[in-house]
Amino acid sequence: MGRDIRIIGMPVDLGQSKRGVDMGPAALRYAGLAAKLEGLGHRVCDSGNLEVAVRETVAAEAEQHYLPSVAEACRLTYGAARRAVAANETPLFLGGDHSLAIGSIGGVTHEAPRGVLWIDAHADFNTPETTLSGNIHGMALAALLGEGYPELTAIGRPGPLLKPEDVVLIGIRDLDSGERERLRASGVTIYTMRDIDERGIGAVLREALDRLEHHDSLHVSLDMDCIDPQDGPGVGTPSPGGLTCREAQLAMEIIADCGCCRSMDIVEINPILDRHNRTAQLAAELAASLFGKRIL
Ligand code: EXY
Ligand code: MN
Ligand code: MN
Ligand code: MN
Repeated sequence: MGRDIRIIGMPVDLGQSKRGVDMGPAALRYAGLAAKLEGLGHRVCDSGNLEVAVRETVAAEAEQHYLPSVAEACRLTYGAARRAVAANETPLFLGGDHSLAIGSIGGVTHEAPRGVLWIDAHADFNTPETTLSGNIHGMALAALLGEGYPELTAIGRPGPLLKPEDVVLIGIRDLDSGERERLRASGVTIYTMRDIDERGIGAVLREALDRLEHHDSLHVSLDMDCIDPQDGPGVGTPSPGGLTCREAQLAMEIIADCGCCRSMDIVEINPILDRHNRTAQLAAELAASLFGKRIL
């Protein structure tokens, strides 16, 4: 039966350094995201885009890697997420870079915890001390777990916004040295591309859902660089050897079958680096699969 889906654009690009990801929400709209979801019987309301500073207007923040403006974007996103959940809607956040997840996941867990499936080539687990790039999108998960810039670890409410046992990473294949040891010790469940190669995406997803069965609500944070760059070239941090379209589709359908997904991010789509909007089109298809589309 249809649900009330709230589309919320958050075109933040300040968490990374390549231009274009701020056009991710438009690319997803051009890919017909809302129509695909309405075609499945859902009621879709598109709130447009939340405000975020344009890079040129905050040049003075560059040496801080735009921390003040990224924190403000996360605060706005947190509020929108919290309101959508309070209205019993399913918020669908369109990025923008992955730093928005600090706000989206923070807001959807304001009233009650959720399990998080973080599907990504990267762990986004750097801190200011371990980062090699300084880019805040590579620190988003660490911030949610209470590590990193104080401006980012207190968005919306005091204390860590997630517990490690509530997080499962899927598709990991590109880690910085400073992330590896901390990740192993963190308590977060991690399925690398090696696990997927050896066991298959189906077995990995089923086990991932088992790990999160103590939650009746899940959030899917889909970073489109989880996809192999041959199938999804339009991302700012591509990493070879990713998920095929079919593996990603199967992952979405298995999550949908559990009936617990209550919110989603789609992030890191960069139309300037894409080919004929194909990465956004794939992302829209994946969202449709997550919200009920089936082949037969
Ligand atoms: N680990 C690298 C960094 O911290 O800069 C790359 C991070 C990419 C982050 C994208 C959102 O997944
Ligand atoms: Mn990411
Ligand atoms: Mn990534
Ligand atoms: Mn720096």
